[in-house]
Amino acid sequence: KFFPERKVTVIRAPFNGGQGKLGVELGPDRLVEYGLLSDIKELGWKYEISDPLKGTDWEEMRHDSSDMFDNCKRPHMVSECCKKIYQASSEARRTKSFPLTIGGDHSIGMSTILAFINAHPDGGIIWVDAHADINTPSSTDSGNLHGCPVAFAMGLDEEHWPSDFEWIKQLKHLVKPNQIAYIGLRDVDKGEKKILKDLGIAAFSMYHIDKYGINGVVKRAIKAINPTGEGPIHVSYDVDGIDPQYVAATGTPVRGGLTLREGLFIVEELAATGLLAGLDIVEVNPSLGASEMHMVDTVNAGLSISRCALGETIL
Ligand code: 6HN
Ligand code: MN
Ligand code: MN
Ligand code: MN
Repeated sequence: KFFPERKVTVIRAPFNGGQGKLGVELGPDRLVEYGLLSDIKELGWKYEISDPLKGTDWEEMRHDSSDMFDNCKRPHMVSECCKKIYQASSEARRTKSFPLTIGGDHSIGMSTILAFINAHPDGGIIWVDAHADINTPSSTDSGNLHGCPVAFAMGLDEEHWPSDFEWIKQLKHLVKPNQIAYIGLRDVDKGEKKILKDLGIAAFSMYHIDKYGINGVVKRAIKAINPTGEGPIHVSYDVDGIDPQYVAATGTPVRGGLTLREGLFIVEELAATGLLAGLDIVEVNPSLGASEMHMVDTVNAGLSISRCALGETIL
Protein backbone atom coordinates (compact mmCIF):
# COMPACT_ATOMS: atom_id res chain seq x y z
CA LYS A 1 0.00 0.00 0.00
CA PHE A 2 2.89 2.35 0.68
CA PHE A 3 4.86 1.32 -2.41
CA PRO A 4 2.57 1.48 -5.44
CA GLU A 5 5.54 1.31 -7.81
CA ARG A 6 6.80 -1.89 -6.17
CA LYS A 7 10.37 -0.74 -6.04
CA VAL A 8 12.94 -1.99 -3.51
CA THR A 9 16.19 -0.27 -2.62
CA VAL A 10 18.61 -2.93 -1.44
CA ILE A 11 20.95 -1.13 0.94
CA ARG A 12 24.17 -3.03 1.43
CA ALA A 13 25.54 -2.70 4.95
CA PRO A 14 28.64 -4.94 5.16
CA PHE A 15 29.45 -3.73 8.62
CA ASN A 16 31.04 -5.43 11.63
CA GLY A 17 32.07 -2.59 13.97
CA GLY A 18 29.22 -3.04 16.45
CA GLN A 19 30.53 -6.35 17.76
CA GLY A 20 33.67 -8.44 18.04
CA LYS A 21 33.31 -11.24 15.50
CA LEU A 22 34.64 -11.03 11.98
CA GLY A 23 32.56 -12.42 9.12
CA VAL A 24 29.26 -10.60 9.63
CA GLU A 25 30.43 -8.06 7.02
CA LEU A 26 30.12 -10.88 4.46
CA GLY A 27 26.36 -11.18 5.01
CA PRO A 28 25.26 -8.94 2.14
CA ASP A 29 27.42 -10.67 -0.47
CA ARG A 30 26.22 -14.12 0.59
CA LEU A 31 22.55 -13.08 0.52
CA VAL A 32 23.01 -11.78 -3.01
CA GLU A 33 25.02 -14.82 -4.06
CA TYR A 34 22.22 -17.11 -2.88
CA GLY A 35 19.57 -15.24 -4.86
CA LEU A 36 18.26 -12.13 -3.08
CA LEU A 37 18.01 -10.03 -6.24
CA SER A 38 16.44 -12.68 -8.44
CA ASP A 39 13.93 -13.39 -5.65
CA ILE A 40 12.94 -9.74 -5.61
CA LYS A 41 12.49 -9.69 -9.38
CA GLU A 42 10.50 -12.88 -9.42
CA LEU A 43 8.07 -11.44 -6.90
CA GLY A 44 7.34 -8.59 -9.28
CA TRP A 45 9.38 -5.83 -7.65
CA LYS A 46 11.95 -3.62 -9.32
CA TYR A 47 15.12 -2.99 -7.42
CA GLU A 48 18.09 -0.71 -7.19
CA ILE A 49 21.20 -1.19 -5.11
CA SER A 50 22.57 1.34 -2.71
CA ASP A 51 26.08 0.87 -1.35
CA PRO A 52 26.63 3.68 1.14
CA LEU A 53 29.73 2.18 2.79
CA LYS A 54 31.56 1.67 -0.49
CA GLY A 55 34.97 3.29 -0.65
CA THR A 56 35.41 3.68 3.10
CA ASP A 57 38.26 1.79 4.69
CA TRP A 58 36.38 0.00 7.45
CA GLU A 59 39.23 -2.46 7.91
CA GLU A 60 41.48 0.42 8.87
CA MET A 61 38.86 1.94 11.21
CA ARG A 62 38.30 -1.36 12.94
CA HIS A 63 41.93 -1.49 13.94
CA ASP A 64 42.06 2.01 15.39
CA SER A 65 42.47 1.10 19.05
CA SER A 66 41.92 4.72 20.13
CA ASP A 67 38.29 4.45 18.96
CA MET A 68 36.86 3.80 22.44
CA PHE A 69 34.67 5.83 24.77
CA ASP A 70 34.35 4.55 28.33
CA ASN A 71 33.79 0.90 27.54
CA CYS A 72 31.95 1.56 24.25
CA LYS A 73 33.87 -0.03 21.41
CA ARG A 74 34.43 1.78 18.11
CA PRO A 75 31.88 4.60 18.52
CA HIS A 76 33.47 6.62 15.72
CA MET A 77 33.38 3.72 13.27
CA VAL A 78 29.79 2.85 14.17
CA SER A 79 28.60 6.43 14.02
CA GLU A 80 30.23 7.23 10.67
CA CYS A 81 28.76 4.10 9.14
CA CYS A 82 25.33 4.66 10.61
CA LYS A 83 25.26 8.21 9.32
CA LYS A 84 25.82 6.94 5.78
CA ILE A 85 23.17 4.28 6.10
CA TYR A 86 20.78 6.83 7.54
CA GLN A 87 21.29 8.95 4.43
CA ALA A 88 20.86 6.01 2.04
CA SER A 89 17.75 4.87 3.84
CA SER A 90 16.25 8.37 3.87
CA GLU A 91 16.97 8.68 0.16
CA ALA A 92 15.12 5.42 -0.56
CA ARG A 93 12.16 6.69 1.42
CA ARG A 94 12.23 10.00 -0.43
CA THR A 95 11.84 8.14 -3.73
CA LYS A 96 9.03 5.95 -2.33
CA SER A 97 11.16 2.85 -2.58
CA PHE A 98 11.01 0.03 0.00
CA PRO A 99 14.29 0.08 1.95
CA LEU A 100 15.64 -3.45 2.41
CA THR A 101 18.84 -3.11 4.38
CA ILE A 102 21.10 -6.14 4.58
CA GLY A 103 23.78 -6.37 7.27
CA GLY A 104 26.05 -6.52 8.83
CA ASP A 105 25.66 -6.30 12.56
CA HIS A 106 22.61 -4.80 14.25
CA SER A 107 24.20 -1.48 15.25
CA ILE A 108 23.03 -0.21 11.87
CA GLY A 109 19.44 -0.59 13.09
CA MET A 110 19.71 2.81 14.73
CA SER A 111 20.02 4.43 11.31
CA THR A 112 17.28 2.52 9.51
CA ILE A 113 14.70 3.12 12.24
CA LEU A 114 15.67 6.79 12.56
CA ALA A 115 15.32 7.26 8.80
CA PHE A 116 11.93 5.57 9.04
CA ILE A 117 10.68 7.69 11.93
CA ASN A 118 11.89 10.90 10.32
CA ALA A 119 10.00 10.02 7.13
CA HIS A 120 6.94 8.71 9.04
CA PRO A 121 6.83 10.42 12.45
CA ASP A 122 3.78 8.37 13.45
CA GLY A 123 5.17 5.05 12.23
CA GLY A 124 5.76 1.93 14.30
CA ILE A 125 8.74 -0.43 14.56
CA ILE A 126 8.83 -4.16 15.23
CA TRP A 127 12.21 -5.37 16.46
CA VAL A 128 12.55 -9.14 16.03
CA ASP A 129 15.44 -10.38 18.14
CA ALA A 130 16.55 -12.65 20.97
CA HIS A 131 18.01 -9.45 22.47
CA ALA A 132 16.52 -6.04 23.22
CA ASP A 133 19.51 -4.04 21.90
CA ILE A 134 18.53 -1.20 24.22
CA ASN A 135 21.67 -0.92 26.33
CA THR A 136 22.92 2.61 26.84
CA PRO A 137 26.57 3.66 27.02
CA SER A 138 26.11 3.50 30.81
CA SER A 139 24.36 0.13 31.00
CA THR A 140 26.33 -1.91 28.45
CA ASP A 141 28.56 -4.61 29.93
CA SER A 142 30.04 -5.84 26.67
CA GLY A 143 30.67 -2.38 25.19
CA ASN A 144 29.43 -3.76 21.86
CA LEU A 145 27.29 -1.16 20.16
CA HIS A 146 25.13 -3.73 18.35
CA GLY A 147 23.60 -4.14 21.82
CA CYS A 148 22.68 -0.42 21.91
CA PRO A 149 21.00 0.78 18.67
CA VAL A 150 17.51 1.19 20.13
CA ALA A 151 18.83 3.34 22.98
CA PHE A 152 20.57 5.64 20.49
CA ALA A 153 17.48 5.86 18.29
CA MET A 154 15.44 6.80 21.37
CA GLY A 155 17.94 9.33 22.70
CA LEU A 156 18.36 7.47 26.00
CA ASP A 157 21.23 8.43 28.33
CA GLU A 158 22.24 11.25 25.97
CA GLU A 159 24.50 12.86 28.51
CA HIS A 160 26.85 9.86 28.37
CA TRP A 161 27.03 9.53 24.60
CA PRO A 162 30.33 9.58 22.75
CA SER A 163 30.46 12.88 20.85
CA ASP A 164 30.37 11.00 17.54
CA PHE A 165 26.63 10.54 17.88
CA GLU A 166 25.91 14.26 17.96
CA TRP A 167 24.19 13.94 14.54
CA ILE A 168 21.38 11.96 16.11
CA LYS A 169 20.64 14.78 18.55
CA GLN A 170 20.14 17.10 15.56
CA LEU A 171 17.38 14.98 14.00
CA LYS A 172 13.83 16.23 14.12
CA HIS A 173 12.35 12.98 15.42
CA LEU A 174 13.62 10.24 17.70
CA VAL A 175 11.85 6.95 18.39
CA LYS A 176 9.32 7.17 21.22
CA PRO A 177 8.68 4.29 23.62
CA ASN A 178 5.20 3.65 22.19
CA GLN A 179 6.61 3.36 18.66
CA ILE A 180 8.52 0.12 19.10
CA ALA A 181 7.56 -3.45 20.01
CA TYR A 182 9.79 -6.48 20.41
CA ILE A 183 9.15 -10.07 19.37
CA GLY A 184 11.30 -13.07 20.28
CA LEU A 185 13.17 -11.80 23.36
CA ARG A 186 14.93 -14.33 25.57
CA ASP A 187 18.31 -12.84 26.51
CA VAL A 188 17.75 -9.40 27.98
CA ASP A 189 20.32 -7.81 30.30
CA LYS A 190 19.34 -6.63 33.75
CA GLY A 191 19.79 -2.94 32.90
CA GLU A 192 17.74 -3.45 29.73
CA LYS A 193 14.87 -5.02 31.65
CA LYS A 194 14.70 -1.92 33.81
CA ILE A 195 14.65 0.37 30.77
CA LEU A 196 11.89 -1.66 29.08
CA LYS A 197 9.83 -1.60 32.24
CA ASP A 198 10.40 2.07 33.12
CA LEU A 199 9.47 3.17 29.60
CA GLY A 200 6.56 0.75 29.24
CA ILE A 201 7.83 -0.66 25.95
CA ALA A 202 5.81 -3.50 24.43
CA ALA A 203 8.16 -6.46 24.74
CA PHE A 204 6.99 -9.93 23.71
CA SER A 205 9.34 -12.67 24.81
CA MET A 206 9.30 -16.36 23.89
CA TYR A 207 7.09 -16.82 26.95
CA HIS A 208 4.41 -14.68 25.33
CA ILE A 209 4.69 -16.62 22.10
CA ASP A 210 4.07 -19.87 23.94
CA LYS A 211 1.21 -18.25 25.78
CA TYR A 212 -0.63 -16.39 22.99
CA GLY A 213 0.75 -18.05 19.89
CA ILE A 214 2.66 -16.15 17.24
CA ASN A 215 -0.54 -14.81 15.65
CA GLY A 216 -1.68 -13.43 19.00
CA VAL A 217 1.67 -11.83 19.64
CA VAL A 218 1.93 -10.20 16.20
CA LYS A 219 -1.60 -8.79 16.61
CA ARG A 220 -0.74 -7.40 20.05
CA ALA A 221 2.55 -5.95 18.80
CA ILE A 222 0.86 -4.19 15.88
CA LYS A 223 -1.79 -2.81 18.18
CA ALA A 224 0.80 -1.49 20.64
CA ILE A 225 2.67 0.56 18.04
CA ASN A 226 -0.10 1.31 15.59
CA PRO A 227 -3.36 2.04 17.37
CA THR A 228 -5.12 3.29 14.20
CA GLY A 229 -4.21 0.09 12.40
CA GLU A 230 -3.23 2.08 9.32
CA GLY A 231 0.24 3.49 9.88
CA PRO A 232 3.40 2.10 8.31
CA ILE A 233 5.55 -0.45 10.15
CA HIS A 234 9.28 -1.01 9.79
CA VAL A 235 10.74 -4.38 10.82
CA SER A 236 14.30 -4.63 12.07
CA TYR A 237 14.96 -8.36 11.89
CA ASP A 238 17.91 -9.85 13.75
CA VAL A 239 18.09 -13.42 12.45
CA ASP A 240 19.06 -14.60 15.95
CA GLY A 241 15.38 -14.11 16.87
CA ILE A 242 14.92 -17.44 15.10
CA ASP A 243 16.17 -20.55 16.92
CA PRO A 244 19.79 -21.54 16.27
CA GLN A 245 18.59 -24.91 14.97
CA TYR A 246 17.57 -22.99 11.82
CA VAL A 247 19.94 -20.05 12.11
CA ALA A 248 23.28 -21.15 13.54
CA ALA A 249 25.60 -18.83 11.64
CA THR A 250 25.09 -15.75 13.79
CA GLY A 251 27.23 -14.05 16.41
CA THR A 252 25.10 -14.29 19.55
CA PRO A 253 22.82 -17.36 19.22
CA VAL A 254 20.41 -18.14 22.05
CA ARG A 255 18.50 -21.41 22.28
CA GLY A 256 14.74 -21.57 22.69
CA GLY A 257 13.87 -19.19 19.87
CA LEU A 258 11.24 -18.79 17.17
CA THR A 259 10.68 -21.69 14.83
CA LEU A 260 11.44 -20.82 11.23
CA ARG A 261 7.70 -20.74 10.52
CA GLU A 262 6.96 -18.42 13.46
CA GLY A 263 9.77 -16.19 12.28
CA LEU A 264 8.36 -16.02 8.78
CA PHE A 265 4.79 -15.53 9.96
CA ILE A 266 5.72 -12.17 11.47
CA VAL A 267 6.67 -10.68 8.12
CA GLU A 268 3.96 -12.56 6.24
CA GLU A 269 1.31 -11.03 8.45
CA LEU A 270 2.72 -7.54 7.99
CA ALA A 271 2.89 -8.05 4.24
CA ALA A 272 -0.71 -9.33 4.26
CA THR A 273 -1.97 -6.27 6.12
CA GLY A 274 -0.10 -4.00 3.70
CA LEU A 275 1.50 -2.17 6.61
CA LEU A 276 5.10 -3.28 6.08
CA ALA A 277 7.19 -0.28 5.10
CA GLY A 278 10.81 -1.32 5.41
CA LEU A 279 12.96 -4.24 6.52
CA ASP A 280 16.44 -4.85 7.90
CA ILE A 281 17.96 -8.35 7.85
CA VAL A 282 20.99 -8.40 10.11
CA GLU A 283 23.50 -10.58 11.97
CA VAL A 284 23.91 -13.24 9.25
CA ASN A 285 27.55 -14.25 9.79
CA PRO A 286 28.63 -16.66 7.04
CA SER A 287 31.91 -17.36 8.86
CA LEU A 288 30.20 -18.87 11.91
CA GLY A 289 28.38 -22.14 12.45
CA ALA A 290 29.98 -25.55 12.72
CA SER A 291 29.61 -26.48 9.08
CA GLU A 292 28.85 -25.20 5.60
CA MET A 293 25.29 -26.39 6.14
CA HIS A 294 24.82 -23.95 9.02
CA MET A 295 25.90 -21.10 6.78
CA VAL A 296 23.58 -22.20 3.97
CA ASP A 297 20.62 -22.62 6.35
CA THR A 298 21.17 -19.19 7.85
CA VAL A 299 21.53 -17.40 4.52
CA ASN A 300 18.41 -19.17 3.27
CA ALA A 301 16.48 -18.12 6.35
CA GLY A 302 17.45 -14.54 5.57
CA LEU A 303 16.25 -14.97 2.00
CA SER A 304 12.95 -16.45 3.18
CA ILE A 305 12.39 -13.45 5.47
CA SER A 306 12.92 -11.15 2.51
CA ARG A 307 10.59 -13.11 0.20
CA CYS A 308 7.82 -13.37 2.79
CA ALA A 309 8.10 -9.63 3.44
CA LEU A 310 7.69 -8.95 -0.27
CA GLY A 311 4.55 -11.04 -0.43
CA GLU A 312 5.65 -14.48 -1.60
CA THR A 313 3.18 -16.42 0.54
CA ILE A 314 0.17 -14.19 -0.03
CA LEU A 315 -1.86 -16.06 -2.61
N1 6HN B 1 22.47 -8.32 18.86
N2 6HN B 1 22.85 -7.66 25.36
C1 6HN B 1 24.12 -8.11 24.86
C2 6HN B 1 25.08 -6.93 24.75
O1 6HN B 1 26.25 -7.16 24.44
O2 6HN B 1 24.67 -5.79 24.99
C3 6HN B 1 23.95 -8.82 23.51
C4 6HN B 1 23.62 -7.93 22.37
C5 6HN B 1 23.35 -8.68 21.10
C6 6HN B 1 23.06 -7.73 19.98
O3 6HN B 1 22.26 -9.54 18.78
O4 6HN B 1 22.14 -7.59 17.85
MN1 MN C 1 34.88 10.60 16.10
MN1 MN D 1 20.25 -10.49 18.71
MN1 MN E 1 19.97 -7.46 17.45
